[in-house]
Amino acid sequence: MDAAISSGLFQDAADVLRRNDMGGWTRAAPNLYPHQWSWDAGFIAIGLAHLDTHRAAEELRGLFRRQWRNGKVPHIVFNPHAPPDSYFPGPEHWVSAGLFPDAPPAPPYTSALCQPPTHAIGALKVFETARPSERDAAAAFLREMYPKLLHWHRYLARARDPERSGLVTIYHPWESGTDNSPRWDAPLAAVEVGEMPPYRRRDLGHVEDPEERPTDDEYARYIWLVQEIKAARCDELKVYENHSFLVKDVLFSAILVAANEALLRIGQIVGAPEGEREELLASIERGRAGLGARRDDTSKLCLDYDLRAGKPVGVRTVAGFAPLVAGGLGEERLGEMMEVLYSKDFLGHPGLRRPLPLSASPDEARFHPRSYWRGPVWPVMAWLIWWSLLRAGEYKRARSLRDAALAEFSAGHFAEYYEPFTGEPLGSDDQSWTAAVVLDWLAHE
Ligand code: 9WN
Repeated sequence: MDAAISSGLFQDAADVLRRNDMGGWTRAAPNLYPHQWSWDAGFIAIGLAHLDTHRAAEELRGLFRRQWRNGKVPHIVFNPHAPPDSYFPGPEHWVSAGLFPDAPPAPPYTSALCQPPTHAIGALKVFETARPSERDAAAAFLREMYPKLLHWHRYLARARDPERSGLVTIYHPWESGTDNSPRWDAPLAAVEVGEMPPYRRRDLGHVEDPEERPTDDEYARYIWLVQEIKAARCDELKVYENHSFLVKDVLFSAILVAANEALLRIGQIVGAPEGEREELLASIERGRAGLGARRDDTSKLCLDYDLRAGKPVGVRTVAGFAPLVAGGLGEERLGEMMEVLYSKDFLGHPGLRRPLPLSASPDEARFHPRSYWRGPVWPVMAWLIWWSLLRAGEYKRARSLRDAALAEFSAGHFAEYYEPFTGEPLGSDDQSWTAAVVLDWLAHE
């Protein structure tokens, strides 16, 4: 990329993060998402690391101040100053502190769900990017974060994987981060919605075309699942026994493996005890083995597993590359993953504007190029695949992906997602994590 263009783009991306800075934490997007989201914060810290080490550290520190007593990091920390009806379901819907014994004191209130653990990856990046004069402060930040991150990863390993399968169980599509992905259609269709107080969606007011967002029927199930979790007072054992949606999410699990690797490195830097190092190594191994067991013979992708239905979820989406994200693949499985990644289902599709990973394969029945997680390209997913290619030693492929991503995402105001065949920016503008991954790509010349 031309140096002047790249420096202009760097400034524009930095400006998005500055405008979305709410004083020590970053809103996910200006209108649609006025609060702090958990896995967004991990990506945002990666972007901020290139601007300001201290501020990047604050992003994660602030989020972890709302960590629950059982180790869970909530999927949303609600901005107490956001207008009361700006997002649904807002803090009044969760009232987490009064209802759930493990929730931290409020305000600020939090949701009771969680999202993929990008945080250790972000924390390590903050340390690695720090200038020599900031190294001591960055190491102190790691010392402060290490026990909190370990507590979080242990919560996921224990409460969300009582079977010790190496795979994390999610209670809600919102926990996956890929909310409306066709991965959740079958498990969600099986959820029976009961009596609920009336509610009004806010998300539709922020996008022009309702086709870009989930349907009302899906939304009713989302809200019902929240009701069920509230009724169980978020008691993990109760939720695990009775909940209507229990799915082993392979992408979430793979991000946990990559995050455990980052935590292992953080543990080395801060001098963590040998026993913890072994525990993390065992989690990484168990995670990779769990993902290995979910390989689908036909598509060669890795599939989620619906615990309620007792069967895999046979849908081809970007989550199928979970083993690549988890890393440590042998030559054969890596080769197979590359074949599928560059096949017509993903980067090799002849109609694509640029070779970037689609959120779902165009051959899926409910593929839609404009609809939420059903086809469009997500910058953070492109970043995750790029980063995984780098870690797998696939440098040439990583480079082409980064070049395609920068060319595509430099048009449109750092959109939330992009139409794969035309490159049209969709969803929210000025999405913080889009700006953050662009900063990281630009810094990686
Ligand atoms: C629900 C903030 C979040 C992302 C998710 C994305 C979307 C929320 C929504 O926005 O989810 O959590 O209202 O649709 O799917 O990945 O963290 O950017």
